[in-house]
Amino acid sequence: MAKDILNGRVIKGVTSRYFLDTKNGVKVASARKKLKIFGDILIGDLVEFIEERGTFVIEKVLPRRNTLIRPYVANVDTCLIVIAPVPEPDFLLVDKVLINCLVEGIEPILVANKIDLGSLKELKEYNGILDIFACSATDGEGIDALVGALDGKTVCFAGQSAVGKSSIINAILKTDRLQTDGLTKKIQRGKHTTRQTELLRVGSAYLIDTCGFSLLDTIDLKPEELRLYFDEFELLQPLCQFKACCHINEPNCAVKSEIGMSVSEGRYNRYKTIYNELVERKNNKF
Ligand SMILES: Nc1nc2c(ncn2[C@@H]2O[C@H](COP(=O)(O)OP(=O)(O)OP(=O)(O)O)[C@@H](O)[C@H]2O)c(=O)[nH]1
Ligand SMILES: [Mg+2]
Ligand SMILES: [Zn+2]
Repeated sequence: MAKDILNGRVIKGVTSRYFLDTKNGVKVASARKKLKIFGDILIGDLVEFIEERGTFVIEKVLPRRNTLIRPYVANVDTCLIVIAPVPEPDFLLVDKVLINCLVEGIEPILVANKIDLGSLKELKEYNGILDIFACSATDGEGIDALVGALDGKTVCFAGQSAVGKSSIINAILKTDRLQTDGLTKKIQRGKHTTRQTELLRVGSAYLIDTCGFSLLDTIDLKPEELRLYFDEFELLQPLCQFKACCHINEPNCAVKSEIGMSVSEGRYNRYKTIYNELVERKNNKF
């Protein structure tokens, strides 16, 4: 008799046991040997599994919508890019993560945490470019509004160590389940407290904590493709003298003439930095 095919989502892996979220609660399963050989079950995967002699066995991984590396997770809808007044934000990394989200078809959201400690003037550079939420994980301000934007989504958190990613998740889950830690006193940098990857269910959303900013920080684009991922350039592009203007050294560039107006200087400078990095990488390939 054919066995019933059951459906689940991999929320955690411990050695060769996978924790599956299913409509009947969390089940622990192993995987068919052929799946293990390729090591190809990722946190976030949607899988089919069966019950066999009282144990659960994953039979098949369903096609992935996308795959992130560092941490390795599949089927992510939204990425929260978290910044805070301390540690001092690195907006070049923010922009790199934002570009990669757009490349991967992941919705980016900028979250300014620790608003109890002050505000960030650079936030206005991102008005109209992506959704922005301000919150404080310690006093709970802005957390409900953020939760409202995450309904039904699989959400990963990116951001420098110690910006408060785990703290925000704890505030959302109303627990202190995830370990958090302060800045090392001397150097105002985080300590990379979070290390394990796990999907945490809250209502109809799944949250994925990550460690640091390693997620999505290298860009794999041709230099001339980069401009497509700076939304504020889009309307100006047809006004540049050259149709294929990359807004670097070309004459009569509408983007450059808008710097300080609809194009922020910070964003433009970071565009140039990333553009030059991509040119350098391309040259090194040959
Ligand atoms: N004042 C203030 N402190 C906060 C806030 N959110 C987090 N913190 C503190 O910031 C420190 C770092 O928080 P974590 O949540 O561990 O930061 P993280 O981003 O998860 O760091 P990693 O796991 O290392 O990547 C902790 O001491 C928190 O208590 C906030 O909204 N306001
Ligand atoms: Mg953490
Ligand atoms: Zn131009």
